[in-house]
Amino acid sequence: PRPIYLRDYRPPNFLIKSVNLDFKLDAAATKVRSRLKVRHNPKSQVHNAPLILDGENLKLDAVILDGNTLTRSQYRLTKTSLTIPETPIKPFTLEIHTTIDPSQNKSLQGLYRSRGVFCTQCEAQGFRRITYFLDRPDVLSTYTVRLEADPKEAPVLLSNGNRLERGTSDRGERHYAVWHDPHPKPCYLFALVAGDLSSIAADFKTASGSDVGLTIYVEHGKEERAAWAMDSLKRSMRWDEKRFGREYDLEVFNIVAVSDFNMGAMENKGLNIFNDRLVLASPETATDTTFEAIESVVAHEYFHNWTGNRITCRDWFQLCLKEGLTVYRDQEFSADERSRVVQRISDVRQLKAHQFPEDSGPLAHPVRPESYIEINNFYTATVYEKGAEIVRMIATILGAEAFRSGMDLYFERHDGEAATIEQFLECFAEVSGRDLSQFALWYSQSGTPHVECRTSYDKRARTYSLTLKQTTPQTPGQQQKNPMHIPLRIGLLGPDGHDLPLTTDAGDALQDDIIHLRQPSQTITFTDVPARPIPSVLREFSAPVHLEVELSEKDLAFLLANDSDAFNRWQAANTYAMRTMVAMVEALSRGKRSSRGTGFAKALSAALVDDNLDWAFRAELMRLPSQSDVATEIGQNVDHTFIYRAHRQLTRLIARRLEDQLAAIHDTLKESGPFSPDAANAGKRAARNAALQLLASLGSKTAINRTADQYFNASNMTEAAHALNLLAASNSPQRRTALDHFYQRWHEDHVVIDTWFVAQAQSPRNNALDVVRALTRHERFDITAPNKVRALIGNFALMNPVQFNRPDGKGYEFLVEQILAIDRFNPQIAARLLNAMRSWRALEPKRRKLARNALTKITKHPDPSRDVHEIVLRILD
Ligand code: DPP
Ligand code: ZN
Repeated sequence: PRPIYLRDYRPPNFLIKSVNLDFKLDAAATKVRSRLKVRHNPKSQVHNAPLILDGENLKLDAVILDGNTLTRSQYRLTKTSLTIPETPIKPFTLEIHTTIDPSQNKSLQGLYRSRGVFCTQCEAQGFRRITYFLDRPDVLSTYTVRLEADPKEAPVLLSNGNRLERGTSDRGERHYAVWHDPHPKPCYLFALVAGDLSSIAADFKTASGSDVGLTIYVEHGKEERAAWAMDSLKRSMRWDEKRFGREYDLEVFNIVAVSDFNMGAMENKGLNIFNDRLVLASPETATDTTFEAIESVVAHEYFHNWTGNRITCRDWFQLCLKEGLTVYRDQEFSADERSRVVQRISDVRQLKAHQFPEDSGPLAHPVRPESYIEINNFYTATVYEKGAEIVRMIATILGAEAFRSGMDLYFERHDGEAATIEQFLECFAEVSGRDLSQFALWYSQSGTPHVECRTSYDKRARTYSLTLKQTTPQTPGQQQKNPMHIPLRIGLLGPDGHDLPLTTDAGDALQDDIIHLRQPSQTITFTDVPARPIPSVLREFSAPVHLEVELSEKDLAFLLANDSDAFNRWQAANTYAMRTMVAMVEALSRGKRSSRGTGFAKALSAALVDDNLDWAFRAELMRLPSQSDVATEIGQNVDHTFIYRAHRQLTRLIARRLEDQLAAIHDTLKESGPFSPDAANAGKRAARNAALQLLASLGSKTAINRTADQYFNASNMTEAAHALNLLAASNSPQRRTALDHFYQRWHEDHVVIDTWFVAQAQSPRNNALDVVRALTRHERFDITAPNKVRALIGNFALMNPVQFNRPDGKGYEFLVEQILAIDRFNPQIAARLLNAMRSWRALEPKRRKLARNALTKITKHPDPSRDVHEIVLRILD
């Protein structure tokens, strides 16, 4: 397969004004009739171009042009296209009849069935599996859709937009519904759902007074579990009106939960389709993490209505235009609904756990890539998370007001269009009068910039200087890097812990508390500095960079105790813990044992008694960097056995030193009263769980009993699942009892039972691989269900570093075996699992060799998918 290049973009030769779709739904043979109003694109650069429609896995029954059925010689058919060489000069009507087989579709792209429900997934290129079409985001059409099905099998019939009519046909044997979406949209936003579903409904009045009917469709019996999603939806709609002035624009908004789904959810116009694990939640069945995830994904998909749907992408290279921006919007929503700093910590943790390793490995790519082989491989942490960071930096550089004006201009100017990053940036340049040309490098230059900060204090002159150097490492395809425009929010702490005023003659390199780093190296000198300050750099994590500042452990403890920027208080704790663990790994690799750790434990202990800090924040302080974070930090010759041991060493040291304090936290925060998913209560549960996690590392009888007690007496899933994970990781007798108990209670619930698979997949016990392998044959496991694959195989490969990276390489072999099996029917999920191998070059030599051998096996496979093929090539390159 050949790569597709951004520079080759050309406007479409044809436009499709309207689409009429008629579906006769049938499990094995669904008939699709499509009637298109087509015309030549006046902006096309090609004359007399043939009409080339995309299509895959379709059975073509008829092609009718302006009422005349075309003969076999009047069109050309390949495995991926339908070409009509001769078309009228004037607008014409093209009718295409196809037959598809949803029941055999396990790729979960196009039209398929999930637990008996017909549903669709068209982003990025699934629509071409439904009918022949111009499957590209810059072809926008209005859709009218007629669905017809067996009323017993599919009483609910949904598509985009508003419903025009419904009725029965064939003397009640069939029924139908007609939907119309007045907003022109690209075909990736098309959706239909037909099935036997239950629902909950609510009303919403928009700011300007329009009524919207909100409905969430779920499996029968699960209605109560949809309440939180509905609540989240209403809050999202209100927030977008207030914060961005964006109102909803149809009579109804529907969400459908389905079980088998490649992604988290999909923003189809007026008909969002969700992975059911991101809709269903009740205190007994879902953790606070799930409640939070539901809130943010419901918001994310809803926010796409403006950033993605009303304004879509010109081509798939602009994916970050909708995704980065919409992630930024959902992060801001969660920050407003919950604790801003805790939200920021959690977003930065995510970024560092997923995007930083991606950006420093073989899969590094610009936020706006310049070429791809398979677009599905570019739904990445870089496009989403780093894309969101770029938007955040624009807001930081411009300030809230100008940022909002820029967004307003963007909505006004590009509504109804398929836009580009350049057009987006131009709006902010225009409203602010700023030159954003250097800033635009964030979209094109891959790799995480490294910022080094050196300080010097001149006591006599009372000046303090920061010298900042930036470098961006080489990444695949990019040897030369240019200096970026990096906004660094800073503060200087005086000896009393308060911020000093920032006075300098740096000109526009410092605006308020933001240093605009634009040169490879820049020195900022502050004047009137009475004593040597402690620098607090990159407050709020104002730019997605690696920062290196000279700070002693004493400085870190000081920042943790005093920084007025709460994010940097957490960052100080995190850096301190990371340094300690890295030192422990180094000692272990020399056959020694580091004696460090008490300093961190003390600093942590002091912070935990600070009642000005809310519990969610204190929970974040107790959560140490993960083993994978440590591996990323070390970056070369990684030995996961040492990392596992170092991690345990620090965890136990903290638990021993702070045992009483942690036990007190665990005791006093015990749930009282009814469950509430709000931030304050979730924060208490998080702190309680974090304390328990530290304690459980001791493995003592007391600690295990405490954990088992939490499991067996839990009044909610947040407590139960956490304790289950800890027990599953232990060698205690309660381990089996708890796992069996959980299984008995939940085995019939296909969503909740995933927690049971996860607990076993993540257990660092030595037999983890055997257990996981056996579970792939378990009756509740289903390799064609992405949630099951992610719960068991994904978690083993990504969240169990010590067992996945076994010294004998069996973990890699297992993963490759599973990937090849899955690739036969679902390439998207198979390619996604390969992410677990992307840092193989950073491994110590023995594991590196074994990992390479396993990967090479895929290259020897006769017929890998384009998805897997591309990732393996890039990983091994
Ligand atoms: N469903 C994915 C998302 O919302 C792709 N659009 O991010
Ligand atoms: Zn999205």
